[in-house]
Amino acid sequence: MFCNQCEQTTRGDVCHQWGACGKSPEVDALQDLLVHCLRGLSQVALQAKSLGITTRETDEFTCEMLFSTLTNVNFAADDFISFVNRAIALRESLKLQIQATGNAVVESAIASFQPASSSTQQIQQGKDLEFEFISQSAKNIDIFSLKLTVLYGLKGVAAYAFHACELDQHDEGLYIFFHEVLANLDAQDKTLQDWLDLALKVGQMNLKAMELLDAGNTITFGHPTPTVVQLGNTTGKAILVSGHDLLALKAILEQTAKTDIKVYTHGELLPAHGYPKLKQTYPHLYGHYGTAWQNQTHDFEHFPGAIVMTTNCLVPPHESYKDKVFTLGPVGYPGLQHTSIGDISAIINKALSMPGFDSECDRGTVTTGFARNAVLGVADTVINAVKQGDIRHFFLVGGCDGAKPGRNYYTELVEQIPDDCVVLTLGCGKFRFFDKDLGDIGGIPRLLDIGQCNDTYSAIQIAVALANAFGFSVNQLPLSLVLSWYEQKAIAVLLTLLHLGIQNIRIGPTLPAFFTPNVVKLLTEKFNLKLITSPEQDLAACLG
Ligand code: SF4
Ligand code: SF3
Repeated sequence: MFCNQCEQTTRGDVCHQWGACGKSPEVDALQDLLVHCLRGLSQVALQAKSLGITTRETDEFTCEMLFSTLTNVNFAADDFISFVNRAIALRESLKLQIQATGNAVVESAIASFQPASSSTQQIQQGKDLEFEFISQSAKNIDIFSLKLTVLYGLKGVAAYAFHACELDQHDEGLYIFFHEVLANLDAQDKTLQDWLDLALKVGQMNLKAMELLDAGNTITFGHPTPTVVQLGNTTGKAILVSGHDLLALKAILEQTAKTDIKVYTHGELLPAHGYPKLKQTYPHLYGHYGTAWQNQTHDFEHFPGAIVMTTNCLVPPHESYKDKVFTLGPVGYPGLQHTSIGDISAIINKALSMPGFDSECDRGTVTTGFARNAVLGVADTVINAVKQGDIRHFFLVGGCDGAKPGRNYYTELVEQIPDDCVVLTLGCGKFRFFDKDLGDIGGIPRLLDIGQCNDTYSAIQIAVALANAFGFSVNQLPLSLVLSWYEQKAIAVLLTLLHLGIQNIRIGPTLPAFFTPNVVKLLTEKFNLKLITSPEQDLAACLG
């Protein structure tokens, strides 16, 4: 196998025998086969679109399928075999619709590719395709590096676009972009600069996807407001919901409203508490349990109720708690029960059959909900505090958490940030410091949780509004971005920030393994992108 799409990749290089995330070589091969089939489907979808044929099902399917290949989403070979078959069925259906218009289908090897009939042969096909993709691309490793950046970034965009689709937010230009990138991923006539431009275009389209998702979230659930969240538990039956999917959480809350079950969030669903239409409508949304994804084997083991994974990051579950974990949407794992948000009775029954919490536990509180509307609502106070010198600097410390050593940097950095600075955060990286009491500056909390990783959109809006108020560019603001990355959504977000021309971003704990030294040099020269060093050194540099 060959997979280097995440930060956890073996020895910081590539997973070639077994995924450090738990992905098997067979699933890796089937994921590559799926991407190959999506590329053929995209070629046909583009022709269909040019003839005015509706391709919405294919558009949404493409997003969901790319999402299913993200790190820690789906580990089930059977799922990928059925995804491959569905990709081919959709492709053939579009071909028939094209022919019905009196046009001939523009065929190519990839658009007429046939997956083998047995799973063993499909796995071999996936391995062969992977080998071919690498062999062709290895002719120029810097181009290969940027091609992987484009593909991995696109997977991240697909995750956000999938959530936006669920909330009925669509953009035809975004779907065309997905298909164009996939259809032309093998292009041999592009220069290094072309691939860099395309990577930045992925960032631009990710901004669109995050904007759609922001619209979907705020229209459906209201604008987040600062909300105090319990970290402990109350007595009684319980369901724990993890991942990023607010709509799935809403469906679970709705269907448990008439039971005595309390619903807890986990991981990236912490910011759900800030959405008024969730918190106020469903008082049984009790609190938040556990921390970031990599600690879930401990958290899930001890949770006395049913657990639902709505998206990444699923860690291969221990046998001891497998029977209480359910998956939704693109998530899958052999032996875990997959269900749909339309009917969660299996989850409810599991929760009712389990003991639940037998006593209350007070673990304190945190506050979330400092998204763009809430922060910009007090923009005058913030601007005055900056003008009067009460706020010296802003730090955006956000992104992913992860299992590998070196991430204490983010905890230590936040601990050492001086008292006259404000820390904005988002993504699951916040769990390194989310429960620290950093106090406030004239009533403005020093630690502001903007939301999930996709709420980078909100962070960008805040930065742009502040920059406009001061008559600066975002790069001139007293703002430093210190990011942590793990999976492909973080790559999409990084590309968005680079597309916006943001300079001096610090990223860690390591640089992506798929960046060659020349690509790193290019990004350093153009954007002054830097690897984190030590909290002391980086703080000194940021505060200059
Ligand atoms: Fe390795 Fe990450 Fe790929 Fe998993 S997703 S196989 S850990 S590079
Ligand atoms: Fe975290 Fe998986 Fe990236 Fe949404 S939940 S930020 S790692």
